[in-house]
Amino acid sequence: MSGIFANWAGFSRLRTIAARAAHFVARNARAAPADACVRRAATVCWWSATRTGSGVRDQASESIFHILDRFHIELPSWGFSNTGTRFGKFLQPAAATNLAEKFSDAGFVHSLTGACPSIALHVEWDFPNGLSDAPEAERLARQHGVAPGSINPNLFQDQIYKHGSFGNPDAKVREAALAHTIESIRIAKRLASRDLSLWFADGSNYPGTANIRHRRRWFEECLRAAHGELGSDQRMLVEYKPFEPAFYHTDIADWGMALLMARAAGPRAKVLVDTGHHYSAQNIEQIVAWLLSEDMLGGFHFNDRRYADDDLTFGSIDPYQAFRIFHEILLFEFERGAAPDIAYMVDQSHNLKGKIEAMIQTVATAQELIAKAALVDHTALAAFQARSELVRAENCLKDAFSSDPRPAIREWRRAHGLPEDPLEAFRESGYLERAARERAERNLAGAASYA
Ligand SMILES: [Mn+2]
Repeated sequence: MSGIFANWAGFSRLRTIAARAAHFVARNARAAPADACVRRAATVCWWSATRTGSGVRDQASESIFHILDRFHIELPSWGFSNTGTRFGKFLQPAAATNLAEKFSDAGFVHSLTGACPSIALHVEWDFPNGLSDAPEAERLARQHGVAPGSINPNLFQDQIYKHGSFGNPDAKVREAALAHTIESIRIAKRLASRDLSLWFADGSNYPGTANIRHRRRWFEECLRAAHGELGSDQRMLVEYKPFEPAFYHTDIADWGMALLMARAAGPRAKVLVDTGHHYSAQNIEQIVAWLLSEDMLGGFHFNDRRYADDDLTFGSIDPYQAFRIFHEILLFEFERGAAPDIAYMVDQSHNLKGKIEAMIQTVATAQELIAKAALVDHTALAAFQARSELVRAENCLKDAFSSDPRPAIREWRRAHGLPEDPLEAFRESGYLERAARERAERNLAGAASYA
């Protein structure tokens, strides 16, 4: 592992130089936009050039290098341990059994992908002793080359939260929830983590059992109080979800409610979009576009869904939707001339797929989809939209989505001293077998029936 890290560190300077060069090229391209046809022809030329191995890199490749250089995805600590469905767990012998192993797994994924420099931490599961566990997390971060990322309080597992946390009618429970949130903010400060990431299970199962407006007010009071504890460089991310575990009403059920809550909390509160937290057929990219235009999009939890909050691999069910989300972000960036400040995070717990393997697949998929989005010709698109040339406008997206960015992504990995195929490199590394040998006993000891 240390060898890979040394290699990675050695290429970081090269990466900076490449990023600056790419930025320069992109800026000039924006200053003097080429005719759409010329640019499309250039794209085709580049793919031919790559295939013939002439080493010529043109606009398409530069766009992909530019986006990959700055596209980082945070991995969730809980995605490496044995979690399950509500019906049970299928235990994996190599799953992480403690914080050190979670850091190790996340660090290994980062060493193979070069795209995951931080790990999201969950206070209840990763800091059982609260703030006093923070120095150990700091030490592990240094050891494994992956920084502590967003800090996630747990406001749903304790018995006191049976009827809610910030929305609980009992003021004592609301106080306890707020105290836990403030403790989480202290942990974040100690670890120099910027984002406090909040998801609430609060809601009710039956009509008439909860006062929806009172609960909203209690939520706002608690969020405002928590916001007051944030450091000047910290943010609060408010996540929404339409249903589950509550099946009649959820206190923060959609992006509009999350937006109002974030605004009520204070200026450093933003909305977090979990791609799995929407009703079927909801237009997520429109939500993204609206939040961008309000400067209220703080971050993402990536995963995919077919029915509900299925926690499937990002892009596995509907890659075009993920592409369209990235497109709205990059279009916004093109129009504004600066990238929005968005935390990209994975929120997936795999019960069947190998956990590390699934994370690497997720990261590679996200890179492919944002690379495709980076190939959309924004100048041409704007012209087609202005003239209502519908098919041409739509094809700007379809052409980019149909392109294959994988050769350029492999080239980007080579240029950064990373394995061209991180999944294959993982399988050949022996990491999984070693982890299984070391952890199997602890994993099996942790097996328990669901009921
Ligand atoms: Mn989430």
